[in-house]
Amino acid sequence: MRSSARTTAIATLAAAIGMPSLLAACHSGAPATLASAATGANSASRVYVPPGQKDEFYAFFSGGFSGQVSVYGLPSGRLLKVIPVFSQDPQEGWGYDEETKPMLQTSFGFVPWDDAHHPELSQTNGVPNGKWLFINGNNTPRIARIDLAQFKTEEILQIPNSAGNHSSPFTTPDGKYVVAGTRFSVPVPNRDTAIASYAQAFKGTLTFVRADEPGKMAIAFQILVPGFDYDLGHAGKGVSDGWFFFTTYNTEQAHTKLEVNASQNDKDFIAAIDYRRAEACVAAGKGTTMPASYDHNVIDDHSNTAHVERKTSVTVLDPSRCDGLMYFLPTPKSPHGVDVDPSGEYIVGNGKLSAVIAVHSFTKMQQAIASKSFDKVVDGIPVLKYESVLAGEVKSSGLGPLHTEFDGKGYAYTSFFISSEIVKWKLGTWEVVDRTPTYYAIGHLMIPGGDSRAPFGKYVVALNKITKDRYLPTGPIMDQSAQLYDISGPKMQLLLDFPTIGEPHYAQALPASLIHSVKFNTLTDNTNPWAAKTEADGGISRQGKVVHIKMAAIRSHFSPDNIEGITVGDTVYFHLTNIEQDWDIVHGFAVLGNTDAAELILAPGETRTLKWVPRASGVYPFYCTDFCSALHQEMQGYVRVSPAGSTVALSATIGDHAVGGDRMAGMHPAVAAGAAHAAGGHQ
Ligand code: K7E
Ligand code: CUA
Repeated sequence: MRSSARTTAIATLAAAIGMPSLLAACHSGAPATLASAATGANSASRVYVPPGQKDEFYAFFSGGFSGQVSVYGLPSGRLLKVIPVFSQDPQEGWGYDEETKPMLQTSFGFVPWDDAHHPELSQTNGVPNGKWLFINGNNTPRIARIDLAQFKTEEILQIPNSAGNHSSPFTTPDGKYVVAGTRFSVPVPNRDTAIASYAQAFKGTLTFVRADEPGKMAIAFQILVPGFDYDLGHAGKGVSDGWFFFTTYNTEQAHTKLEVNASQNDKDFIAAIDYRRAEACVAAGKGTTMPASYDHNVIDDHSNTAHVERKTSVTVLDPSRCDGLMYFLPTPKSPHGVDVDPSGEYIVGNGKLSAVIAVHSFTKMQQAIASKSFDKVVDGIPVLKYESVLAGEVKSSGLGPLHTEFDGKGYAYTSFFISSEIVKWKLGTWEVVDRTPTYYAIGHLMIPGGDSRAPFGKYVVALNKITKDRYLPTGPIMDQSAQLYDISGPKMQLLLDFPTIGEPHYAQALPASLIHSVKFNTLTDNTNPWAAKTEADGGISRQGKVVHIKMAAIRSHFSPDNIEGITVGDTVYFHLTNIEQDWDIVHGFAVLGNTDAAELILAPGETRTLKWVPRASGVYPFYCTDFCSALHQEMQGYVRVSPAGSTVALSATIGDHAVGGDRMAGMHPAVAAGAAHAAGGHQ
């Protein structure tokens, strides 16, 4: 193919299925009017959640290049919360305060950002259980676990020998593993290598991560696979339980101009992995231990402090040493999503340059393996014959299929990026029964529980790349958006548009009733060594050029509230504890001119630490950033900073009482010795 091969191919496909000017049409404003006419008062009442009432579903949207997760109510489309995950977040101080900074540590150093694509709810027996949400970091390969009792990121595991953690973190139905397949193949282990030696020297890895115990995510094994791009994955379920499926593209093994050079093959592959076989081979000692360097970061619930554990090795399994581990299913054409229907029988390949959706049969796959119905063998991995695994093709169904979800009633819904639509089709007969436009350029779509064994159904959400013409223009960057469709009847019906934060690659949703408790930590549970559990617990201590200030926050003051004796050249740590025990009282903390962190925001009972390096002498106010009470504006204090070498004594004012130096015994043991402290009345 020539340089414009893909565009030409798309145009040819468009003509073939009677959709002229598709590329233009999907971004034009014309259909919007039609859509407006199709919705109306009836739709409004179906998304209306009266004030004081709650949404039926919680939906978790990936933030794409925002690196975070946002939580929306459905059907209202109301944004409830942004959960910081991979990116520093000033609103919560995430990745800025001393307690959470370690969460963003990697073997590359501190990485304050990522590109998050796939939220994945934890499952029991193939159904979301409301415990945790996993999400991938695509750019610096990582998987995060968010605790849904607190809507808080508690654990991040880095993935070594990976370079673009895109096919991740899809779960097995029993919740034992989440996976991480590398989008970009690289030398394994990564080392100085000529890029032109790609086909010989570059490898992919498919990583299985134990994920069934909080705080203990760990790589069970990595399967070393040919140097393709591993795009997406899904576990088998029901009849196909124990298998995992990954899409590949660039089976051409091109390393330049992939747009053309990786679009040559008529079919790429879905890789089918028998992961119980992998477990058996590893147990039989067929894996090898490879040196690797990657971080496992966990927040301790009681001290609210993250710790980094550097890991140094990983178990790698070569398929050539493990018969029956892996097969390739030919699939047209640069497939993107691979989706398994609720029964587990059908494996849907969404060939993004294809006009048909190829659906494979797990039963036929088993038969083809048994009868050795192989086309060829690639790098020792049998390629099954397309015809012998194919269940059916969904034809004339649109252009650019990306992702498919299921309603649990025998229907599948596929997103088509190029023709910008959702197509509903019937499992088994492969007939298209409905189609509806999206505005515009849909990526993933999402049905609550739509990739599980028992979809909750009711709605499908389109996650769109462009919002042109749907909102007031906000500048040259066209933001992304979501659209909600009712799927309870035979025809999809557009109910609602709502904007999203970042590119909402994918989302998952579950009934609100499955989110059980909202946890908060009591002060007695707080094991942070810097916690000030009472106002009188506050204090100040110096260790050379480092000054620690232990401070309690309570309506509506800090204790201590005036600090003197800091000098230019000092590094100051403010350790703040919110000693409130009413679950909804939050305090914040910020200090003038701080170049080292954002604010702190403190849940009741919680301790957080802000680093501050004053650069010039003067008096610096600090204040509470959260409007916590009628006297919130009075919740303030001062730090006096003197020139280097000043003899101003270190002092802090604590409440109404003068307190002596012995109170420093309450300080962290590491700094108690030699600490100076003075106090006087205030208020
Ligand atoms: Cu299709 Cu990263 Cu899942 Cu976006 S990916 S669309
Ligand atoms: Cu505490 Cu405002």
